[in-house]
Order: sequence, then structure tokens, then C-alpha cells
Amino acid sequence: MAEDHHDSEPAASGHGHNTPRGDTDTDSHALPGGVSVAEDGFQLEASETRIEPGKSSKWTYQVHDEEGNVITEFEKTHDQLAHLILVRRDLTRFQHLHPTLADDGTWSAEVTLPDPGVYRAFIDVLVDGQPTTLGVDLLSSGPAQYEDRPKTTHVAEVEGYTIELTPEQFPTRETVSIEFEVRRKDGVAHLDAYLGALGHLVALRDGDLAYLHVHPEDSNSEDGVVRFAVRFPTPGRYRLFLQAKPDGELITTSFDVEAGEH
Ligand SMILES: [Cu+2]
Repeated sequence: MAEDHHDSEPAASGHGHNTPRGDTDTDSHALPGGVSVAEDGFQLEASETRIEPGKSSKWTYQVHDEEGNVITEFEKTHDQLAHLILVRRDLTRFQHLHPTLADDGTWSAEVTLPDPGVYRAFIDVLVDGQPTTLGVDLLSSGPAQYEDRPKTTHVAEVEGYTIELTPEQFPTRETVSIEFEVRRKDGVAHLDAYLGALGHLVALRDGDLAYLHVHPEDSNSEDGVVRFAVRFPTPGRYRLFLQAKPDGELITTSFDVEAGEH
């Protein structure tokens, strides 16, 4: 039942038991998530954490409250009841899935981990107005070939589109507005809505794959530009995964950035 799964007050003030983590920013929502299986009074219980590579498997999980009760009621966030982000720990092989929820609170998704390696699964949900991202490692056995990444990327090319990221410098510990301009050879692309905005952005910190909180900002579908508010919590490298729908076609690109003084 929704009303007894945890003792929250409405989300704006956060949870009473959510202790500050040494950050001067008092908005706990501004801190990265996804580095833990348990956070903000919620715990991710995965049915399985070993998944054979290259094979489609049904993966299920539940979200429990502090008393161990299964949470069965979720609110929509970015147009969906849950977002499941899968990425290998070398920040490649990004996938964005939408699992389905059964009445008993069990979520399920058809998952294929394309190659061996350790993957991070992020569950992005909204419960009682509180956005929470929980993360668990999924192990795919076999010899893994981890990839090098570019130091920084400001322009990406995918499926005939060129996507340019601005600005080129990113301050830390403050919310910054960043934008991606999507162009095709003959001009600006028309962006269709995707998940209630003109694009979806996942920003992960290099090293621990901390999952940054990102909000879409007002954008105009005709100018080919999609904007987000992002807060980089610490100096260092991050990888941004942008998904957008130019001319009705879903594209996924990644950008490597370095935040802070350098
Ligand atoms: Cu999603």
C-alpha cells in the first residue's frame, strides 16, 4: 500500500532520516544517486545479478522500503513509471529501457547484455514525490574488452546527424544550463517529443558512475536545440548520454566532458 511504505513528508523537504553527506548544498536532490542499492529509505532487490552475455533474459527486481515492504505504487517521472538505464562500467553499451510493473510490485524487463563485463543497472523512480535512483551491478561472465574513451567530446555524429554540445567549460557545484544542437546536412533538425521533453540526458561520473540529476529545460522543437539543467558535484570527468528524436528517429549519442578547473 502506498500510504504505509515509508514515513515521508512530501518531497520538497526530503526525508528526515536522510542525513547530509558533507555537501554544502542543502537540496539532497542535487546530490548524485545510483551509487548504492539502498538510498533515501528505499532498497533495490534484484532477482538476479549474473546474466549471460549476448542472450535476452527476463530480469526482475523490487523496490523495498525500510521495513522490507515491497513498494507497489510509483509516480510517473519523465513520462514513465520507471526508467532502467544499463551501462557497462567502462561507460559504453548504454541502454535505456522501461520495465513493466506487476500488481505485487515486481518490475520486469527483457535485458540483453551484449558483451561480457560488469554493467551498472540504474533504476530511476519517483515515490511519494521523492525522486530516487538506485543502482546494482550486473555481472556478465567472460573476457571483457574494456574500451578507451576520448578525453573530451563536443561534437558527435550519429545516423547522419551532427550534435554539438555547449558550453565547453562546466563549473562544479552549481546548476548549469547545457544545450545540444542537432543538425542534419541541410540544416537544423526538427525534434520530436521524447519522454515528455525534447530529449533525455543521463550524466554519469567517471570512476563511480554516480548518476547526476538532470532536468530538461524549455526547448523549442523547431530550432533543433534541447536544453538541460545539470549539476556536476565534483571536478573530473563525466560521460553524458543524450537521446533525442530528430525527424521522428530515436538517436543515442555520448559526450565526454571534464568539469571544473583544468
Ligand atoms: Cu526512460
